[in-house]
Amino acid sequence: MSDIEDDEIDLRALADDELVEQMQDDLYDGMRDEVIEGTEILLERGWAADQVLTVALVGGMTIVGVDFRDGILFVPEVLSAANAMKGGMEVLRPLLSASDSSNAGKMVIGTVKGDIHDIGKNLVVMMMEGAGFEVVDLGINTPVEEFLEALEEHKPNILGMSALLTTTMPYMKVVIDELVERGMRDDYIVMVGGAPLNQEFGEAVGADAYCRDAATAVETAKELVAQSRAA
Ligand code: B1M
Repeated sequence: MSDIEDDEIDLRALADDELVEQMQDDLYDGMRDEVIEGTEILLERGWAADQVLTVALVGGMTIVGVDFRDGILFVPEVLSAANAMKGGMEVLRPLLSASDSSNAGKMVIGTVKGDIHDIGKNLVVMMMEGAGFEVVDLGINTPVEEFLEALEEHKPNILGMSALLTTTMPYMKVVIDELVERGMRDDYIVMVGGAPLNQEFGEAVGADAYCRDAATAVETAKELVAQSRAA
């Protein structure tokens, strides 16, 4: 047997906690195929999709984030980790998106101009679709004009914005101010999210809600759409 074969780990032979730890290592090392396999194994073992997502994938990406901050990892490594995480998310997507087909409402969402982080926003999209919302995803680096065009075209209940950088989060206010300027602000529920944001920031930019994670985004969206329909 070669050294490479000796080093290969049989993921199926690992207990759940060891497997999660191994998946987080694999995510850190950008090993997409292994992260996909680990995700499939946990699902086969009866884990819920959102549990796999939170514990194994988001948990792994949190470790990457700490080492990125501390200068231990650099952009290329973080990109490989992100790619591995997206592999796992693709396995989970149909499960997260299949739970409810009711017409809960419509959302236009994008990562704001200057910002190319999309993992968290993609999770929000998946979970919202899973809760029965129709979602128009504008992707990354979205300028105010594109948000406005999409609102005119799709007439959603909700405008969602994501930002992961302290330098790009103020752009949310640019978009909201433009809505006010055009007399369109009250036509939409505006929800914002992203790691550097908080409740206070959400209020300061004039959003209707700040959502700390994708699950909160779904709960908040349901609540606010119900309120606006009742009104
Ligand atoms: Co970037 N990056 N990055 N990065 N990156 C951070 C954000 C950073 C905190 C890392 C660090 O220093 N510790 C730091 C920002 C520091 C700051 O602003 N103060 C940083 C930096 C500095 C940068 C660059 C400037 C680095 C450089 O080039 N020197 C550069 C910027 C590029 C740009 O955008 N213009 C950059 C680049 C990158 C990569 C391209 C390498 C890659 C992105 C790949 C991709 O997204 N396709 C990347 C990554 C992966 C990260 C970290 C490691 C992970 C982000 C992530 O995906 N988290 C991140 C460190 C960290 O956050 N721990 C970091 C997992 C995700 C599930 O969580 O996105 O928070 P999150 O989403 C959550 C919630 O926030 C919420 O729900 C989600 C799910 O629960 N949520 C919403 C998010 N959006 C929402 C919208 C809603 C509702 C809820 O709307 C209604």
